[in-house]
Amino acid sequence: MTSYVTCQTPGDTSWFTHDRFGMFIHFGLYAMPARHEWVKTNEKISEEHYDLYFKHFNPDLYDPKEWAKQAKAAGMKYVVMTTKHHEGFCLFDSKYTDYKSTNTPCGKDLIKEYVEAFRSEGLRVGFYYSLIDWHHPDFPIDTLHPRRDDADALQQNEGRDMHKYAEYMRNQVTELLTNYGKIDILWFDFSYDGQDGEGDQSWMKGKGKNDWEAEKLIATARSLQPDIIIDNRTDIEQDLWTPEQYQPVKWVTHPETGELVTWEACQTFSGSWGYYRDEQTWKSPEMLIRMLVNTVSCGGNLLMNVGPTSRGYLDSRAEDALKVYADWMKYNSRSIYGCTMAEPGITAPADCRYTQSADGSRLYLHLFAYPFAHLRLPGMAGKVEYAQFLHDGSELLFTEGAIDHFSAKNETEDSSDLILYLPAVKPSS
Ligand code: JFZ
Repeated sequence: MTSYVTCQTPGDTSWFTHDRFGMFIHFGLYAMPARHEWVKTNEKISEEHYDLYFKHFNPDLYDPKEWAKQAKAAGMKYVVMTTKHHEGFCLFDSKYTDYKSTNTPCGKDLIKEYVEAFRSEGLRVGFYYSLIDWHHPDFPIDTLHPRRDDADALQQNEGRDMHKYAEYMRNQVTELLTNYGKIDILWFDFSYDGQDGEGDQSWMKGKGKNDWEAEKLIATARSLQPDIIIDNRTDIEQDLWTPEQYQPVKWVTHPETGELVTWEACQTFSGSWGYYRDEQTWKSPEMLIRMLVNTVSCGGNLLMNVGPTSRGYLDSRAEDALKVYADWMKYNSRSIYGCTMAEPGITAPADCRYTQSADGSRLYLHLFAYPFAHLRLPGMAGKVEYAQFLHDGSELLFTEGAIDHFSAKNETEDSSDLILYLPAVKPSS
């Protein structure tokens, strides 16, 4: 039995740990310069120049129905999209700002269309909401994020009122969780440096829960959508741990209690989150599949990102990457949905991963490198009734203890091994 118990959290994570695979979408003005969603800070772009993106924002080919179809085909069961990223630009029609998509040539509430499109394809819907805001007049600039020189930051911060900004966030979260029906995930991003600076020094430190007034913010969210899954990036622990562009090699545990936690790796196809035209670091198909398998083999979820172009479509590289998942999930999704880390005592051989159905009845062996014809599975003797390839359901013969092969008789045998007989040449699926 693999009924792992993760620590109790306020939201409902039962569907989440079953579904395992979601789509992340980073869309905003930064799709226009097309060189990283942090471009404003990275290149110290002036407000005046950045305003050109606002003035010309017009995703005429914005078609979240098409994205939803591709996400569904890829086997993704939920989606999280940026409603506002660090640049502060809102993709929804907020009462509390003019810096929103409805005031650009686009003229639309993009979040409304997004929610409707994904919901009608049967995916659960989540909102990413940036705590950091490089545009809001009350958001104090830190010297760390974005990196500005200290004198500038000090001067620009005069008169900025973090309480007002915290209230703005509560107001917007209220809009987001009131106007779009049931929302399943709220993905806040992010706290940094953890500590809260005191008095005159506050501008030097990063920002954390006290700055966001995170307790109130979370209470606001929960009062509107009690079951919603909230991540931990407000600097207050909620439902979800979110290792970023990092693949855990074992189940993520709570740093203090050691309990197993609900976790979700977020990953990119190419490196940046926003559309980056010239990026040359797109991951290979093998790596995409391995990231998903590895994640579930460690008891986690994978949130895989796409960054639509400024005209609002997914470019061919992103579509091809989604197709990799679609082709694989068509035959192999049974080893992902409802699966988790293999039960204690079952350890995969080299270059392999196990995933196991939550009821323990099925164990899936994933081969990252195709082995020679005999594959030893340590400790598995006596535990397997029947073996088959997953892709075509064809039977795989096996033996226990000793290989039934005359050349192998001098090998050291371990009676607890199960030995699978694989075809010498990897079958194509
Ligand atoms: C943040 C954003 O800055 C980024 O643009 C993207 O939206 C991503 C999903 O989240 O990036 C982070 C946040 C936290 C860490 C690193 C990058 N971290 O804790 O190491």
